[in-house]
Amino acid sequence: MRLVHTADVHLDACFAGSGMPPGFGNRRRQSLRDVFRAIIERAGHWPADALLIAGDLYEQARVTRDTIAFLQGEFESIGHVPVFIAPGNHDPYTTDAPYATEAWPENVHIFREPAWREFRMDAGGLVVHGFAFDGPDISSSPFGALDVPEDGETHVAVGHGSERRHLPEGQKLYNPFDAEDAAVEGLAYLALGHFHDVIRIEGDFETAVYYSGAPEGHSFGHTGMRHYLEVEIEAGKVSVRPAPSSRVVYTAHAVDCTGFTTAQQAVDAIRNLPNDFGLPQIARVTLTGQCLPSFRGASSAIWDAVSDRFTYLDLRNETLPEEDYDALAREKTSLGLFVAKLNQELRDTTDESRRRLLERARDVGLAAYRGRELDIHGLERS
Ligand SMILES: [Mn+2]
Repeated sequence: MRLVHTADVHLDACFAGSGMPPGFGNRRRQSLRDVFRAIIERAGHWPADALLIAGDLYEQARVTRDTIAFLQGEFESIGHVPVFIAPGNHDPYTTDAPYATEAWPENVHIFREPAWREFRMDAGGLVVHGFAFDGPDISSSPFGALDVPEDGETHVAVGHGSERRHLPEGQKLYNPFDAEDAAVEGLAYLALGHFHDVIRIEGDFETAVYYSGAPEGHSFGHTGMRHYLEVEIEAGKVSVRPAPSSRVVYTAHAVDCTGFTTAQQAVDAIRNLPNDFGLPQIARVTLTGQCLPSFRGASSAIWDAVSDRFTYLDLRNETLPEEDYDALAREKTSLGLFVAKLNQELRDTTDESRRRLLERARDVGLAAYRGRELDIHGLERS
């Protein structure tokens, strides 16, 4: 018995964020479709006996008619593979949801209620149990209430929710449950959705319990390769293989610029960053360390020099000045007064662009006091 398990594709997700270039969101949304299509093709060719989608396939608040037509076509292209969808908090089964109002190909089985229902496949002895979110939050949790009969069939289940012990930091608790209650006797495999990493949940039970994670990254919260799962069940033995699926990877890097005397060294360091996945990267590069003011002002020039190597580059300059500004502020000189005033304004501001402007003003003013030349590279956008 072969299963493909995915979840949390979040088709039509919003990728708006400060500094994102025009077209970024459209390219990311296309990437989600491309990844989903590759999963469909794998399920069709392998072939899988069933494709399990454990919720958040699309985002109902934003899903377009075009995306629904795309999904209908993709499912139709694998008419020989039964598809089981357990709607989640972003794609709940409501009366006005596309799941309810649209015509879906015959091989697509969508769970409709917040209670366990089962589909028995005529051939192959597979029984798929599932449930649906009936709103952005589920009205009642069916976890713990699944009854698996001893009928010699292979029983698997699919659903969306938060396993309490594995809740990632900062993630909202939707439909919380404990794996011990969900992994009932006789259930071979439990396909979960909601958490965006591949997670195997172990405990005092026989069921193989897995989150497939999202098959494509959505943010810097999920760096590195993403996956879907290929599951094989043979004589009660379950083996699970995470299949790499990302088209574009989010990556995060830190470059320590301490001792750099020129921005060229930062450019070289960024050019030499490893590309562990051999894929286009949406990279966050954070410059750290203590640096000269001339270097610290060069971040937009650095961005311009290297950004074409990335699908998108989020360059963060967190370098600290080599000067000791607190000591300077204590000097009883006009320079001391100047630095003290800017230090105070920096402490008072919460606005990031104003903070950069004030830091730059402090660097420029200090250079002027010292008769030191200051390169104006990058000033135009600081
Ligand atoms: Mn979710």
